[in-house]
Amino acid sequence: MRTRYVTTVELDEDRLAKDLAQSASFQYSEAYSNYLIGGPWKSAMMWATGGDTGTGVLTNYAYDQRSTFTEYGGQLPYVQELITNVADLSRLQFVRLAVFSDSVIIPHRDFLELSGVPEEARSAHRLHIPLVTHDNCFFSEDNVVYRMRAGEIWYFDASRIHSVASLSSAPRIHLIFDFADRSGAGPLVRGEPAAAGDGIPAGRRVDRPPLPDALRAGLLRLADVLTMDNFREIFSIVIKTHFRWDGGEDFAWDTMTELARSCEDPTVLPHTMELLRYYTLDRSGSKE
Ligand code: YCP
Ligand code: CO
Repeated sequence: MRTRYVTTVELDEDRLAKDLAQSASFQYSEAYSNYLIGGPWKSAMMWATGGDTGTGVLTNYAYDQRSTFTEYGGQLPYVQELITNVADLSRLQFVRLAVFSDSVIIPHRDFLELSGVPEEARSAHRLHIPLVTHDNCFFSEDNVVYRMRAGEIWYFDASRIHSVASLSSAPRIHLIFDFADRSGAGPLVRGEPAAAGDGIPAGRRVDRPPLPDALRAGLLRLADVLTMDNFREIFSIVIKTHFRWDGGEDFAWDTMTELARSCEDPTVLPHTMELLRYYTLDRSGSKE
């Protein structure tokens, strides 16, 4: 399913605030934080196969059981109502409340690690609803940078390479829905308007100026300082640059690869190639 804006729900800010206050007591999972450079990626399971709050690691749930609200989901009446109103529950596998700030997410594909899960049970379609966001939160898909606004429902093509930035200390809080790839009675979003949008609307895209040559040259000089010790900091600079300037297709991974090739430390290039494989191709090997 291609990434596209579907529709907007009017968020009830008072009821949302009550749920978010309640969520402060959750013990969030920090699974998948290795995708971030900056803070942790915190998630709390709202709805899951077997109703298990679990560890947040999607390969560790009982895929042979029906999905229901978890104990955490049960504590958030407004979030429960949103989930029930929005999604076709018969195909809904997981809903997570996901929180992070001050970070970038390494360009990656999702669902690669689910290859061991039976196909009819495997999550294959994703939906985002931002609950709390701000102007310095960005997504990118291929070379398109865009924003989702609070209350918007988006199909999200997690099988394409995507990156995320939250360039502020204010938390960004999303509901993330995963659906099994089964045919069902209607669309995954209940009551989805027939004339729902196509792709990422122009009004959500962020026009970035072309990356100036001098800035590109300056970035490439980071090869002079790149080592294993500062790999993640330099990758973060490269990813942040991608969100502010248009450096072309595959800018982040290509720039890191180029830096890795020309830096002094011979271990950086194989490390970069290993990460590229892990995040974009095949997650069966080492867990960075
Ligand atoms: C995302 N993908 O793209 C998530 C974040 C890692 C997996 C954590 O939002
Ligand atoms: Co992702």
